[in-house]
Amino acid sequence: METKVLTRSQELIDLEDKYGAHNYHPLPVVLEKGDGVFLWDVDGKKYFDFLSAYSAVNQGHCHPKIIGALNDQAKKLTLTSRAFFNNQLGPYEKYITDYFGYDKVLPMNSGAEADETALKLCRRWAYDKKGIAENEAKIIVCEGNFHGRTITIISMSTDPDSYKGFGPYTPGFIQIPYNNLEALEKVLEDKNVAGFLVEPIQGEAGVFVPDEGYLKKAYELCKKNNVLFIADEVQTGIARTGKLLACEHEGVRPDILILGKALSGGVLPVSAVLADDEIMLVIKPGEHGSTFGGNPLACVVAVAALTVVREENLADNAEKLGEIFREGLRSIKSPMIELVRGKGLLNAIVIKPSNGKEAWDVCVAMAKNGLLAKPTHQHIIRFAPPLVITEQQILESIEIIRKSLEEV
Ligand code: IF1
Repeated sequence: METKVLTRSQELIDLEDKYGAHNYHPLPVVLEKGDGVFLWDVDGKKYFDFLSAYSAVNQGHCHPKIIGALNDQAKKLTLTSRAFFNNQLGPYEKYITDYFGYDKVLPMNSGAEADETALKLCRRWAYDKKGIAENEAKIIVCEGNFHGRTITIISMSTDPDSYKGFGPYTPGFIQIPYNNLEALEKVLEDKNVAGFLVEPIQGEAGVFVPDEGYLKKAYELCKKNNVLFIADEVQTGIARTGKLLACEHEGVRPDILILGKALSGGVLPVSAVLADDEIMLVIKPGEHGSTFGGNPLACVVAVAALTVVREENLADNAEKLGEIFREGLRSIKSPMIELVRGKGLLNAIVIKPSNGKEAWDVCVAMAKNGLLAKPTHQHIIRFAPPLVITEQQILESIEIIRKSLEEV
């Protein structure tokens, strides 16, 4: 795709370049409309969306049920702050805690805020319940993690793009290799360890699926050492990997569960932290919160978004079509495909650069052929369509990917 061909697109790209911070490097596609699994650019060209806003749009773009709920509530009440009660928060809290099986929920907005909330909860639990000395609590994180962009979260990162040049960093974290139980067992010997924060599948790292049994054993090791198992399911949760939560694949119930993205179906920034009373009630009034967290508009949207996931059996669809999708990708004979991996509809191919062509070039070719996906780490392409996709559409998509790889 040539960058200068489409004038309207180019105008809009130039505006972003001139007036926006340069903290992104998007594909040269300017989108203006979405419906289900499809997106349209400003010239009316239609695409399969295989990013789903990084798994935020699991329910499909502009799902009528979610947008309907949004519209109805937007006319009545949008925000009161938590200085007062509102008539949507309680019902939402009941709904989501029943849905995921926890005593309590703490509503926030972005995924990063929910991760920060979980870290604060874990530290306070360490002091109030576990008896760790003030300011001594440590939290274990994994190499290659991605939990967001705040200073504390980048302090846990091992990716220089994320952390370099933004110090000084927040102390109190121990980094261990992902998918390595010996390393976990070793650091758990430290009595000041309060929690283990982990992505059930590492998204940004390139859809890195750990060995079977890793999460279950990691959970058991945490239990043995009275350490909280904290799952960041911001990207893997809400049916993406073929179960409601990726942890369910191994029968693990996290002590603290972090959700975001698809909790609103990609309509609003809605995130949440779930835990039982023993943990959640360590935070007292005035010690944590946000202006927008738990606002009635977000509550109504989240209930609708979670209802859609259940009514449309999106977890089962992701499980079934994920198998078909990976099988299809593996059937593509291309020297550029090194590996296909993933779970449910969170998948990736690892690209072997050939004739100077990389993952980026494959994504540009796919866009030209009507399918949007984004490279991560230069040599990996993530494929994560909305979970409302049909088998026929999956097969069409595989053909577009095959054709694009051939062209490149
Ligand atoms: C961007 C990546 C995906 C996340 C997990 C928390 C957050 C994220 C597991 C923070 C966010 C995003 C952020 C987005 C790109 C995207 C991403 F490539 F950067 F890593 F999805 F894979 N936990 N992931 O994946 O949530 O505060 O953004 O709501 O452009 O930074 P947030």
